[in-house]
Amino acid sequence: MKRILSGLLVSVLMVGGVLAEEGKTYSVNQVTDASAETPAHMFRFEPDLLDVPLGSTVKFDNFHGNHTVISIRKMTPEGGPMFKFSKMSADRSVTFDTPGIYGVTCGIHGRFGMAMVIKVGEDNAEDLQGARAVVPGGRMGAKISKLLDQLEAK
Ligand SMILES: [Cu+2]
Repeated sequence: MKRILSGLLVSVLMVGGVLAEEGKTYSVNQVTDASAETPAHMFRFEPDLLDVPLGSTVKFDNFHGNHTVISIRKMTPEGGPMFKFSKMSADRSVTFDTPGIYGVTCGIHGRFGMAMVIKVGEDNAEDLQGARAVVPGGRMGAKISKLLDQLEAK
């Protein structure tokens, strides 16, 4: 009985180890680059494309220049987190426990093309197709389409 219990304990610890591995935190910087040649380059997320395992946390840095982080509602997988961060937010990180493709923009500079894409979990052609069907208009959408092209080409 004791042996069985210690075996169970080892299994639980191993599962914990795997979760810790998947629960990595990724940082995204928000850049204001006055010397950039295009508006979309002047205001941007860096990186602007993340491909992360399920359970990852993404933390948004640098709210100088009034950047805000807003999840795009129609580019949020069903059951996935919606979020909005500004420099007033105490916590600027979000953990993704729902797989799929997320669109994120800046409430101030989205119209200049400040947007990013976060893919969570395994590759899924249906997710990609679904995301393409709901890309917003304008420079924001142009940027997101480009990022989805990059994701597809990976
Ligand atoms: Cu911004």
